[in-house]
Amino acid sequence: MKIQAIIFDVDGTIADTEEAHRVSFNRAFSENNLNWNWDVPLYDKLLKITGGKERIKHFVETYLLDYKKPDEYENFVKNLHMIKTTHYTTMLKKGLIPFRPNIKKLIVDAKKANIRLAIATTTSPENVTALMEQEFGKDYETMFDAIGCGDIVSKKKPAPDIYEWVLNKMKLKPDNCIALEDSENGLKSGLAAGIKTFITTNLYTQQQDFTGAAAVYKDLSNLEEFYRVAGLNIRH
Ligand code: XBP
Ligand code: MG
Repeated sequence: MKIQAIIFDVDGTIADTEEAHRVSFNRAFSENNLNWNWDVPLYDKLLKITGGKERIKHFVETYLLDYKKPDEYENFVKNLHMIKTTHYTTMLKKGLIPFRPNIKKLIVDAKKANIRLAIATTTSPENVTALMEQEFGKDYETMFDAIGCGDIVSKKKPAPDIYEWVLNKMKLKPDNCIALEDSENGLKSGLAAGIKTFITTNLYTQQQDFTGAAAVYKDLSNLEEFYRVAGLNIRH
């Protein structure tokens, strides 16, 4: 089946962002006089929950059993997450988080080969904009036929909803697309939507279970190999 579109996950796939997310969460906590500190081993566990707001709630409900939730708990979490997002987008706008190897080349070359592009991510829309504008400028959205992110679907990865939203927006069948992901949650989401899913791992995800992936790479340094395995007709 001819591949008509590539659907990109964001965090961990387009760029290695999770350490910046982790630091941003911790800055938001300390700014709100919360003595919460997500170190790397704890964040590795918390990453099993996708979505920053959902992750904060999971942390409170799993690790802070005697914590007295403030009134308006939902608003408290939303506000905390908004502060975290401001810290994160500030880091992105300083150009502190580069794209992973060959991701920009893949996007540009696929576009030139008339392959349609989309984004399917759990992260917040502000984060997508701040990251993509770094590499493609203010008009980056024109390169993507669909940008599925954040709360646009209620059920986040590993549920298939965000990929189904993108397929629906692009009016494409799963067989005509491939997905590029970094995590077990992302893989499960893509597979559940019926999409052939490729993995590039990172420090947070390299030990995860990628059963069902079309291929697992450390990164896309060997773009020619990826094009061959993925059946992408792109001149290298
Ligand atoms: C990764 C996530 C996100 C980020 C944090 O998204 O699960 O929650 O960790 O971003 P993906 P937010 O791999 O699907 O791009 O705090 O904005 O959720
Ligand atoms: Mg990811």
